[in-house]
Amino acid sequence: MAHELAPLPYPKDALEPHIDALTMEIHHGRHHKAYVDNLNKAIAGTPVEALSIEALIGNLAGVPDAIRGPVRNNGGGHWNHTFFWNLLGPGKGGTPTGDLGAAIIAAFGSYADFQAKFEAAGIGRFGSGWAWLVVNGGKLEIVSTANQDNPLMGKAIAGCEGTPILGVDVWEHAYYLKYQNLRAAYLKAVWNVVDWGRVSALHAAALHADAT
Ligand code: MN3
Repeated sequence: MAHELAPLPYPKDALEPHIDALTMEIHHGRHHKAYVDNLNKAIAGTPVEALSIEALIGNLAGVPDAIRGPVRNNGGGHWNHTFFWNLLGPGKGGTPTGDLGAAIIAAFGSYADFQAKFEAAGIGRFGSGWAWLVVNGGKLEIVSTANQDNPLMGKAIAGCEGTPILGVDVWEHAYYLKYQNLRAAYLKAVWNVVDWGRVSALHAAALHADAT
């Protein structure tokens, strides 16, 4: 069963003016598609061909040596982008409330402090990568990864660990058409389209998983 590129969960112009339609079209239709196509090419005819994307990136040690690199990059790219699209939405943004809002204040002092720390993680990632909010051992942490690495790959590979509940792509392809070199401006704009309801649901599920 080959991995598939799901359609965007909203029209490509839905996140305007914060993320422009052309960026969304190219990012989803070309960049994400290439990760899916190259993942399928890498695993075709191998013992890991039938595994889910979660099983692949969550256990790269179990992937044959010859394709571990391509699965790390393209499998990570596929998982990360699917996650990212589904965390965003038109008319979202605002401030997280409920248990997640309280957990953010407990971990970072305030929502503004959390935003500043998350933006710093994205800005501080040299080259390409991702900024993440994860649940690790029941606690919130902000981390970043290089390239298409993901905290689910584990500390030895990704340099961090935990269950992602928010992830923001800081590759230039995510923002260059509208923001050029201004990654910081892009990161500030993304807050306007984060679906905190979805992040809250992921937070609750991750806490439940860490407790069992
Ligand atoms: Mn990307």
